[in-house]
Amino acid sequence: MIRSVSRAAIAAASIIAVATPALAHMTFEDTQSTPGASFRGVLVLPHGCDGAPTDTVRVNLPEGFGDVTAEDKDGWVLEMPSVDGQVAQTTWSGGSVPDDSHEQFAFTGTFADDLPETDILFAVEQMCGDVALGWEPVVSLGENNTSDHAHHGGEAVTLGDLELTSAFTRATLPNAPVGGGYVAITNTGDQADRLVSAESSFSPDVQIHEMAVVDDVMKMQQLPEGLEIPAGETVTLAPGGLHLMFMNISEPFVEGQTVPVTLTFERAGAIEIELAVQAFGASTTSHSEHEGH
Ligand SMILES: [Cu+2]
Repeated sequence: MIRSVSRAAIAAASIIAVATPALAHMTFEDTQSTPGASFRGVLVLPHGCDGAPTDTVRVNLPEGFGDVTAEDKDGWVLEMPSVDGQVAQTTWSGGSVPDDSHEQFAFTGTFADDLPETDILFAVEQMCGDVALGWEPVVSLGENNTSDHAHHGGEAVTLGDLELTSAFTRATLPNAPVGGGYVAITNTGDQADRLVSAESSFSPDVQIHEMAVVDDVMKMQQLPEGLEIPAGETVTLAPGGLHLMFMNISEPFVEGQTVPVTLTFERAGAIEIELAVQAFGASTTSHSEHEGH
């Protein structure tokens, strides 16, 4: 019942182009925690939906995040539906946040002891009337684990002077309108190259994003000029940092499958690679080695 409401909202979202030049993302104020620890998630709305005020904010809580309470807001109705005895979502609805205002929505819970020290992803839906935007703010349960393993695992693919390794993505929730894409790109040549665009059959619009602090809030934004790969260096796209963003995905990313993406570089040309779909919330490619469904 809960799911069908979400799907209807996302269906409406899929006909809206979300491609603004500086797309701010919704992220948590604090993005670090540990297994077994309590965590207060503070979401700051980056903006409304194309000028329309926000009237609903829904957080889909990941497995292993329990004892959830959410903070009431004046003028908003708070709902916390449970599935199998665990709060599955917190939804604030019925209020109105103008496009340019940075209102906060907060909840608290505890991460289970047995969660791996990886990034945990919360799928957030922001709705403005019949338009919905999807966000995937992440909490890291390990120390700097987003890049430690980025150079390990996965087969290397070579294109001219470029070597691509650790290409992966993560499973998406059935109602998530966006997916991420990650790969490490090493330039073994003596001239800089530039990732200028990405295309995939899974999305009408694959963007290149970076993380940046804007007005003291960590946000993601599109790099309209692409991403430079300096000579002799490795640029790593990884959760919590630089990434490809698949907007309005046509179908969910399913663990164990692959998502094709064609990367076009200014000098080296274009190449199609396969992103291995890792578990929901996975932070590296290394999980594939001991999982065989
Ligand atoms: Cu992004």
